[in-house]
Amino acid sequence: MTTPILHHYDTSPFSEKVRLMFGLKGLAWSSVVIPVIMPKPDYTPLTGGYRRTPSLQIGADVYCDSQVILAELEHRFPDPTAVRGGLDWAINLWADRLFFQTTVPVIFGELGDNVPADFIKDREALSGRPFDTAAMKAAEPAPAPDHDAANPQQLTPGQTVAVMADDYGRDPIRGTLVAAARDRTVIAREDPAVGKVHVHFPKTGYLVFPG
Ligand SMILES: N[C@@H](CCC(=O)N[C@@H](CS)C(=O)NCC(=O)O)C(=O)O
Repeated sequence: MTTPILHHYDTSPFSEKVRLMFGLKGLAWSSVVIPVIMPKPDYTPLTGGYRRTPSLQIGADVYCDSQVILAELEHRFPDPTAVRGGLDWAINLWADRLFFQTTVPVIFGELGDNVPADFIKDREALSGRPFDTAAMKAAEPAPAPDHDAANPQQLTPGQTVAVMADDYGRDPIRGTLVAAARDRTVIAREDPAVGKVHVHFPKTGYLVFPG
């Protein structure tokens, strides 16, 4: 059988999935390291213009996207099983999309000024959005829910409050009221270890005290 050729680069997490798959199945494979940013003149003719990483070549077949790569490897090399149906694919898709997107600002916010300018320019072109590592680092709380001005305690945003569980673990959590919303209480806190955060508690099971 023709040896699979992975077109990839070291720091690509989607490529790492495929490299792990090779390891799990004990497969021999060949490696072609491709550029991290455009242009990729030796790569895009193979894929028809697909620039993302990785792709897998087996003979005259080129598989673009780790989803179809894993499916093809599972199909061609079923033993030992690495990916079963259903839940495995659901988790795979969740990790590729939601989880991956969540990790990007965490990693690149941490790298900050060490991210090369040409990489930033490339990823802005790729996503069509600003790739602002300073903004990634300074994560802001999400927009607060609507404050319920008719809340029974007449609490108002900006006042200092303490929130505590009404059963156990009754340590008061102090902060500035952001919103006494219909379903939750939101307070703002600032701590040198974590920066500025909004902390959310459900209404049920938690007491709120002014001051
Ligand atoms: N859904 C694709 C996502 C691939 C992806 O986003 N790869 C990143 C690298 S890990 C990428 O293509 N970055 C731009 C590039 O390499 O040019 C897959 O599962 O393979």
